[in-house]
Amino acid sequence: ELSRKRSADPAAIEMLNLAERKQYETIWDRLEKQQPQCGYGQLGTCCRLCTMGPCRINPFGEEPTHGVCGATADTIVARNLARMAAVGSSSHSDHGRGAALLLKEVAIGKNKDYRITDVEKLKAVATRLGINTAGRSYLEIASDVADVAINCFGKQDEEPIIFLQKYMPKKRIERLKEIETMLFEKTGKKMGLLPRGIDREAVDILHRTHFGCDADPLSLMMQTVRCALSDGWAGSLIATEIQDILFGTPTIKTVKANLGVLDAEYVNIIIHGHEPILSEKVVEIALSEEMQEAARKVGAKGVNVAGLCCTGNELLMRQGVGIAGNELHSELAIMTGAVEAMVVDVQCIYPSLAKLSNCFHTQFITTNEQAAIPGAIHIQFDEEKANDIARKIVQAGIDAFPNRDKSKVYIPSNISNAIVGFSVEEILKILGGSVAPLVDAIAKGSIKGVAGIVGCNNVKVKQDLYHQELTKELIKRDILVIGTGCWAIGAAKAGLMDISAQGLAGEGLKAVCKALDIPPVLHMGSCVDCSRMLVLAGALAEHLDVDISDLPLVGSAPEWMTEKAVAIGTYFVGSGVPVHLWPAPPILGGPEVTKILTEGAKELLGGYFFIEEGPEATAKRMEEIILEKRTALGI
Ligand code: BF8
Repeated sequence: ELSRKRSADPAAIEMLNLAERKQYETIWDRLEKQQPQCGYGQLGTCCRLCTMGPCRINPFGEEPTHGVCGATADTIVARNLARMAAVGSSSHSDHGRGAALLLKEVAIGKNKDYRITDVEKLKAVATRLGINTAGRSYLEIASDVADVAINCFGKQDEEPIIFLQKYMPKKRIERLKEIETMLFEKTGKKMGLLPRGIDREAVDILHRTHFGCDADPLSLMMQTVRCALSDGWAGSLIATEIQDILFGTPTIKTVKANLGVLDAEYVNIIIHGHEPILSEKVVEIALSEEMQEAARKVGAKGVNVAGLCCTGNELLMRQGVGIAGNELHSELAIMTGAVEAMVVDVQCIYPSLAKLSNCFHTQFITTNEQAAIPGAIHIQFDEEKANDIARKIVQAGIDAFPNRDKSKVYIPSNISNAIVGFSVEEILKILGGSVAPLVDAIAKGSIKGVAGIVGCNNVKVKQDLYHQELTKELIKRDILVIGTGCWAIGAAKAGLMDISAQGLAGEGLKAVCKALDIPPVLHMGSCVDCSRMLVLAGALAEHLDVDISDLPLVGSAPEWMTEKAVAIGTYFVGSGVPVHLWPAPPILGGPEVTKILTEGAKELLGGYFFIEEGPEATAKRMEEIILEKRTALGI
């Protein structure tokens, strides 16, 4: 039946059946209404950058072969992709900026609603950044850390961003410098790869893709890599590091995953979006005795908070809050009829949620000036009044409880256990303080290599199927799987982060996981926490004194859809990691761009993109890449 074609998740299948019966429109229905989707758009050869267009290039080599201005298919494809990466990088990095600015306010005593939770992490970050910690108060240190982070966004000199300088392994920095020099010598064109400022690299792309600027595919792609690197090694990294300082570095814990985390007897508040600055506060206030009591007064047993998407990942990693689902679950969660409030901030929030909430008593609450949605209730969030506003938000959920229509309530019982919280700090702790045991296991071959899987759900791919099957295929081949984002939620829902998943791993990986008492699939956090994977890769490379591109590491985003995923994929490529993508990105209409990203990048950067359809074929290719790297390392 239709629902089974749309999702591999039994809870989603049940809810999709319900949607069909009740005639609730879903994202899957809207995809159908969009068919056939524009072929030019899919190939990337449609240009809307000036009003002489829109222009389209014939993919079969016939006229029109150029845009009105003379742009070729490759120029158009490269400019479009660069803009995608700039938007993705901006989204992650703006998130990081918010964390840095809040840390500063807390450090100087201007914000009293937040505090520094992890002083040990603060000192570790400060030390890494070269900030003096001896004999200073933690607030003084925090103020300096915040200053260094804030400076990464807006500095105007030509030096690489400080966070990148201090976190990226020296060998990789050298390699990027060498490529810059080599490209200049070979082409006479300046093409920089080391990011100078986070904001600057995105603005640079906006400028160079303006009408009549950069038309050179290679130059455009190199700037795309530079901008993406400013995300991975600065914007996202700043978000991760400072959120750890403010809210605590994740530790290993067991959480519940899937729609079964909703409880019909409680006021259910779902937090959806990305920034823990909002979601941490809502959880703190919702779980306070005052709010639990308020919920009891309206006839509920209390307030139950669950997460969705990446803010859900932030909460499960740090607070052990249950996760209701990944991106394609957002409409389905509301359809349970048991959600009193869905509270959102920024990114990955369908505008459709407002209309759908109107079919129920659900309060769909937007909070952020960057994400206002028609039809939603807007409660403006303000960090300086965080406690009061969070109280107002939670109260709005509690007030909605008496309006719940019990006849509409249907919560699928599906729920899985997941062991989560694998920050780099926690991984090192399990390993006894250094990456050496992991390196040994890789050298011996009990673990062949490490695959990082990231990214979204994409309604064009059967929900979670690729995530689940690819993960299983990899662990079966003794490849340790780590990852973030909606993939991680998919893996958690499928039970792949439960200790019992050891049984699905190959003999070598299974033995290592048993010895360490961990699952073979590790949840490393939200999308900005892809930076944790970079830091781990950097630690492995430095331990072996090799470049990241020499390591048996490979990445995949098998159900990706957002521009943020373009930035993530590109910074892994720029850091030396081969990255699989499915669905294909809109580049295939530009043969030169495709060649640069799949072949040229391999030679230059060591990292490159490859496109492959189907979990088994992908796992096979990923294993081959890992084996190729192992052979080159002589192991
Ligand atoms: O922040 S929530 S849909 S974009 S993976 Fe993808 Fe999911 Fe969005 Fe990354 Ni996270």
